Amino acid sequence: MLVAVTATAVLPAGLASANLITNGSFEQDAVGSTTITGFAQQSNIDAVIVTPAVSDGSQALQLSAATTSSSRGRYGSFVNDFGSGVGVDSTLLTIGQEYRITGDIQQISTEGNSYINVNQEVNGPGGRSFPAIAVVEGEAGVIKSLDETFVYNGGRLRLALQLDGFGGGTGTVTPVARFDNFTLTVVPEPASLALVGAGGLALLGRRRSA
Ligand SMILES: [Ca+2]
Repeated sequence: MLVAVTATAVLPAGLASANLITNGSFEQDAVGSTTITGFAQQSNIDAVIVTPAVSDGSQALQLSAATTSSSRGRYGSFVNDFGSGVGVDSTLLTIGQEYRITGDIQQISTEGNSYINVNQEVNGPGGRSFPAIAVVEGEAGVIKSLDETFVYNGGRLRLALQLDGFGGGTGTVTPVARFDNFTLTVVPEPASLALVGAGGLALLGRRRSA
């Protein structure tokens, strides 16, 4: 027990892999809720908290966008825009710090297209732009994962969960996709990482021998 306590005590503050994304696993709102804590709706796609989870906990976010031929092309996203007061407070982010962002997408339907998009604002000579840090495209029936590291540059950071019903042709299209387990964590410095590894091994050893 003494080993475990000591290992925990020497961990640098803030290095406990705190998730900076509010409600990233979609467990904070009741099943059936259409108001999603920490995320803002950007257009008229339908969002609801469903069970079971895709990859973490017991719930996931489901986006759907049923359309008919007359209105085909419905498109939208749920955005965790860290610079706009939704989701993570950008003052929690440190310029020049490396972060890791993860999350999962499971497209349910064979119709439509779904994406996880992560963008970071850049203010360059040509003006403001939002180049992609990472894009993960959904694939019917498969759980695909986002796992990307980047250095925060001080600009707006945007996590967008997107779904569209574009597909050409006529008739009804009913794209559905689910999202789960989004995390944004500080990437430890190499020296600290070794420390965490040693501490973690010590903890693991104690648990196994207990
Ligand atoms: Ca979840």
